[in-house]
Amino acid sequence: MGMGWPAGGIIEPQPPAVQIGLDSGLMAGPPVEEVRRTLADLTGLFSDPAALARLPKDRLVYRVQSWSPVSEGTEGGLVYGVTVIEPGDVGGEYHMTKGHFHARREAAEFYWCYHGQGLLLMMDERRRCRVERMVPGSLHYIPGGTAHRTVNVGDTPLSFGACWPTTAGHDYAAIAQRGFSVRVFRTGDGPRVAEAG
Ligand code: PAN
Ligand code: ZN
Repeated sequence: MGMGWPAGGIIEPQPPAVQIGLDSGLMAGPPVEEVRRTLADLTGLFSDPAALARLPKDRLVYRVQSWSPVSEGTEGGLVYGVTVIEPGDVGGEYHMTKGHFHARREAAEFYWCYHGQGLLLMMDERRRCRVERMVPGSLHYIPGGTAHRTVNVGDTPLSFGACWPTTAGHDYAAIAQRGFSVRVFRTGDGPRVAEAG
């Protein structure tokens, strides 16, 4: 036995710090933090400002629950989070996340879908985009150097888990300035992914 471990006897198993609802993906437990993004927080995200102006600013678009077991920047650590994007659109453009590169460009991330129907947009620094379908049980690897945004293209909440390095950091500036090179719109035939330039 190493230092700090009992030399013998009975070890009492401890309850986990966090529980995940396997259908909703929602987390419960003392270390869980939550951030909410309403339309008021997402100015400039959607392509139709007039449509945005007609909608209530307090409309919830998505929330992110997370657990950071070690403080941000700790080498070797991991963060776990779940994002829930409400169904809906702004002028026909589906609800989506802001999207970001990791500040440390080499930091990769896993996403996996618990519930709903989504699209994962992945864009490299040359603005080349790939798009993967998200369905319950789908697993997605986002390589380093790749901006990522998720879009809820269904009529129920889209919920997905994510795991990323504690040292990754979030760089929103490049996306806030130029957006992604594709946008996703609702049509009678389902979602259409259109080049945005
Ligand atoms: C996710 C995202 C989450 C919300 O946890 O942060 O889906 O998207 P934005 O951060 O772009 O608003 C993740 O990719 N973490 O690294
Ligand atoms: Zn990320």
